Amino acid sequence: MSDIVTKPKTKVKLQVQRPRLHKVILINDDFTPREFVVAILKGEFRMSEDQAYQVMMTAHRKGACVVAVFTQDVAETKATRATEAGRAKGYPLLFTTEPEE
Ligand code: NFA
Repeated sequence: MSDIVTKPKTKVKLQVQRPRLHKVILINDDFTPREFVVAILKGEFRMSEDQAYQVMMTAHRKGACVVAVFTQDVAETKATRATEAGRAKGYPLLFTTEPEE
């Protein structure tokens, strides 16, 4: 009698999920000068003058505006750096992050 030995059939599911992206959000305040916000958006987020002005004005009018989306660590690093740049000048400028739906 020959015993047939079979290998267990294990199906390997390849995981190829993309990392969830996180939004960087600019929060309006009453004190940070408009030109300073525009300069930060251009410097930290590589925006053109026009893009930066539109994002700044949207936050100014609506209270907040999505600046861009990145992987979590890049979003958090940029939000922290941009917030720090305002703090260094004594401004309450705030950038936050949140996961994209
Ligand atoms: N509201 C600020 C002002 O009128 C400008 C501003 C816009 C600040 C967006 C922060 C974010 N000087």
